[in-house]
Amino acid sequence: MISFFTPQHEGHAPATEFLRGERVPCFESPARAHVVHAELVARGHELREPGDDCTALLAQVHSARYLAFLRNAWGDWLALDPANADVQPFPSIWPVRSLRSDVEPENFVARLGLYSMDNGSPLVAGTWAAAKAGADAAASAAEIVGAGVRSAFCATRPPGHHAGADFMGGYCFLNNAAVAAQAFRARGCERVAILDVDYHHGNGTQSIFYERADVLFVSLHGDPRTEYPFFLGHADETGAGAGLGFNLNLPLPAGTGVAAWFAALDTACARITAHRPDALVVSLGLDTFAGDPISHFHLQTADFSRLGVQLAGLGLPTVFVLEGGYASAELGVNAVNVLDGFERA
Ligand code: Q9C
Ligand code: ZN
Repeated sequence: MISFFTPQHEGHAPATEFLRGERVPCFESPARAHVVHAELVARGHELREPGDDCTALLAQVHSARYLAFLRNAWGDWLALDPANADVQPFPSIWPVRSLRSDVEPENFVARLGLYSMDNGSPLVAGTWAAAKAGADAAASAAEIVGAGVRSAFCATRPPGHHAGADFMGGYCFLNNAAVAAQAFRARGCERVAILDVDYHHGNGTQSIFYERADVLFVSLHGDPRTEYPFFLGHADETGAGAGLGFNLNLPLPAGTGVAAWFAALDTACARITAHRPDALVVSLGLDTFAGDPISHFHLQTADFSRLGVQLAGLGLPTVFVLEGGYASAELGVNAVNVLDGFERA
């Protein structure tokens, strides 16, 4: 499968994140892209650098003020103190209910909170360039698939599905799946479906398309009653306004086994088929793997081939974008199993 890859991801390599109040090494690391890249090469997939610029699409997916903040964030942080070059900024205050989010503060950490859903998305010097290159890959993948190539994969990081129109979160900064969907719309696809199979609910993608009927969002994920992102992803979220009926959440309890997961995938695929989309975007998180260090489903390596086969059965032009998956040793094999299953089906 033609796979888009960019070395820019190397620049997004934060040292630590917070886990239960303590600093721990980041789960979302450059090693993830290295193992996926190596497995793609080993199994004969064609690698390309993105050729399209996603700037116009980004403006349709994210707010202008969030994009301006993210693009300038590292420079603003350094302007406060050159010694900040070696310091990772984290938000510590958020405009929750009753606080105002319409007035942008001047204080950098306050602005970081305004544009973040959590303290779990560490920002470094190369974050903007890495995220932008990943979104360029999503635009490029949709471009070639829209032009007639059956499928393409974005082997990029950081991931994107937790990033909303005006916030980062969950290791995500720019919503690559939303960029791909918007790219399909821009080049004439009337209806698009996004299937999110990451362990965590794709709250950012859902919220971006929640009031739209043209882009169906379907997600299988750990029940937010107990699993991140906690505050979105429930079954009663079905869309709003023109988008009512075009959002399907299939939350599954932590610990759900393989048979129940694939049964939910059947439900997801039936809804996608009923939408009669012109193209499909798959938010391909591999953190459903049994060995994932931060997730609680039980898929085995061979199950990812089965996932690819089942997705091929939809018969749709398909763009895969890499989301989560933190068992680095197996991430490459699991990801490429999906692609090979899809291509062999
Ligand atoms: N740092 C994706 O899989 N982890 N994101 C909470 C606090 C949040 C996962 C621990 C997990 C986000 C794309
Ligand atoms: Zn995830």
